[in-house]
Amino acid sequence: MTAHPRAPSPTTFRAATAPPKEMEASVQRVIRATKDHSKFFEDAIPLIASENLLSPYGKELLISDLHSRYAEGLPGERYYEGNQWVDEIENECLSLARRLFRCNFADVRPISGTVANLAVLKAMTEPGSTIGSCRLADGAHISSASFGAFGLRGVKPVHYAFDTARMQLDVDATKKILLQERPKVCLFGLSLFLFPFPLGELQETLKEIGALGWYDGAHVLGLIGGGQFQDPLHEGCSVLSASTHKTLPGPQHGILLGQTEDADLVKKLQSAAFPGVTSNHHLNAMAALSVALAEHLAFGEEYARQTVANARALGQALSDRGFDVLCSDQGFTRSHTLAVRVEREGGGEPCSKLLVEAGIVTNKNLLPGDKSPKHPQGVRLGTPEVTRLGMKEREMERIAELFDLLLHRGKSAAEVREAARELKREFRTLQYCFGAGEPAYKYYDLVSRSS
Ligand code: DSN
Repeated sequence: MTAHPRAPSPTTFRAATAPPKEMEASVQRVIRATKDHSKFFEDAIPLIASENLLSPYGKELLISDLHSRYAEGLPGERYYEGNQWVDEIENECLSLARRLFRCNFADVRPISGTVANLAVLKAMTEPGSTIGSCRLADGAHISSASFGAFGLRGVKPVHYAFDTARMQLDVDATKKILLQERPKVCLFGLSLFLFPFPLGELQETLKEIGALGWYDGAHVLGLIGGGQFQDPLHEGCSVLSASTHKTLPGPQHGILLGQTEDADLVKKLQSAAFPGVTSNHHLNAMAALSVALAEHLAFGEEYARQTVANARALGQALSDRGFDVLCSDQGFTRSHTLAVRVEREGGGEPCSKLLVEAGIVTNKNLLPGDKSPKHPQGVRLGTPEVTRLGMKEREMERIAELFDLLLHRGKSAAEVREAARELKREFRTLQYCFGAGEPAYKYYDLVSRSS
């Protein structure tokens, strides 16, 4: 038989067995990079709006034996043996989720926010359906792009009208679009999420066209749980999908929540979660999520309030120093996120690169009106992680001062990095959780040889 021209030769197979020493060196390189990464973040001012820190109990559960196990299906209806404690954990997680979000349906099997969105798309739409959503240029998540989850499901977006000056839907124009296009599902949610959606004002229109409301609350989940943002499941949305590691300081995972009496919709969502878009649902992450939900029930209100207060204070402090922070006439934000136009300072990419050199971690961000998606004129800032570390309004002033020194007053990245490190030295432990005061960036040396 002729070999396939691309089949690996026997020599390639032999070469795959590499000497243990060489491979151990490879492992050590990964460990070293992980430690360097942790050290960098320990010294840095972390301002990525979508990132947060897991609590000590959460971390411990992530590296537990749960990580090695499978459990498909729902509690009591598994496809594997040995799942009795997993069932207990999942039931606890579901009940905490329903309690925190004051709703009657939860599913904690999606393994990320995008996977949760795929589950909703599978449950609530058909290929070819039209679906109301925001444009990427207005701050929507890549799930709603044709090259993202929308494209995978083959749904066609009907874009809302967005008032870029207010970073908010234009309600009247959006109503007209909805009445004309009549999508059966309307998605609300953003990755540049500054203000609550006017869900109440759109309620009548959604009813009139028979559309289901779907809210992607990934960014604001912890603010919703902490009662500091709109409560979409009680403002007319049937389903909320989210990731669980942004303003909710949980593990990287996903969640579906609902307030609905529609048993058919619940069944569709559950079967979309499994077997639709997941097989195993990362049981270690689910256990860590239970901790995050319980901690949020205990500390979430205070944490969410401070997160928003910090974002507004940072917006004001930056604006006082001459930065063009969007929506100054509306107090900059009602969430954890700020959008800063840094055109005068050189643009989104040069600024975010200089900032990270100075130990301040942000991301470049497309802003409405940007001429080229390749050259965004904004940086997005977020306060979830600095708040988690115990920073308050006065530290937001200090952070704004670092921005000013670096981007307006010609201080070198090295000088600012030293000042950032000084500030961070005071804020390296976890707050708003059980076991508060534990080091936030600790690397666990489980194998003593790995140091
Ligand atoms: N990529 C995330 C963000 O930074 O907003 C959302 O998934």
